[in-house]
Amino acid sequence: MSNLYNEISTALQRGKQNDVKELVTRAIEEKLPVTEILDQGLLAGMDIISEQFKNNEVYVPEVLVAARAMNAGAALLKPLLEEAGAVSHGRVLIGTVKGDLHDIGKNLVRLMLEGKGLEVVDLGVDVSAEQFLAAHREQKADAIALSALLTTTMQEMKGIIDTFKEAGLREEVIFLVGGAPISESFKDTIGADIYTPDAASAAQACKAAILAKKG
Ligand code: B1M
Repeated sequence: MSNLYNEISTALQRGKQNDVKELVTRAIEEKLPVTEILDQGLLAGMDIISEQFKNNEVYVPEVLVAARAMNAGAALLKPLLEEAGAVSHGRVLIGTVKGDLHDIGKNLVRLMLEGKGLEVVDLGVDVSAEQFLAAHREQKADAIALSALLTTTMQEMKGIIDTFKEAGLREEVIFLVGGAPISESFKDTIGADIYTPDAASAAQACKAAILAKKG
């Protein structure tokens, strides 16, 4: 494994956003594989900080600066992931559900979807059912990707799907759900279409479902 990945991971854990950007830029210049920079550098660092947060070894401020460094590093990888698929195969609305401010996983899903040649409209975090519905009416999405990290906000996903049902628009879109507390059985309970545990498989499943639906 490249030493650079360790350096990226360490800088991310310390919340050193500028160092992360500099190291990721160097990794790109050295033509290291983009998925390795993401998995072995940025995500490896995020895994460590997540574990420390769970064990009360670090607190919200440390996690927040690490998260900002993660997002800054991932943004540099975006153009490289996009190069893989220049043609738009469909449009996806994405957002973290109402009451939930976690956006790292959602941003990764967005990057992967863009890497699969899908056009993504990112509604951000804390997005209500009404906002998803209004955005769909305006943008005519093929799929809607919902992320939730809290057990207290995951139920929002059902509310969003029900809002689309009430508007008579449920069948127009494919609903993808994911995030740490989400499971296959939860997906079935709320009537969503696709659950995947990670961003790469979400993008793969989303593209396949859109292409299948378009025939
Ligand atoms: Co929060 N937080 N947090 N937090 N935080 C968790 C989620 C928690 C599990 C930590 C813990 O161990 N106790 C816990 C939730 C407990 C629960 O609900 N059962 C928790 C809590 C309690 C809270 C607060 C309430 C803390 C407080 O204020 N006291 C608060 C809530 C704020 C709010 O949202 N209203 C809070 C705040 C924060 C920060 C702001 C400090 C920060 C978020 C910064 C940001 O996102 N910009 C933060 C973070 C970073 C975490 C942890 C440490 C890491 C989450 C993360 O980004 N992981 C997290 C602990 C953990 O998960 N182990 C924790 C890396 C990311 C790549 O993984 O998002 O899971 P993840 O995405 C994965 C998959 O889930 C999947 O793909 C990704 C991998 O490829 N995926 C999808 C995600 N979305 C998908 C969608 C898909 C498909 C796959 O299809 C559409």
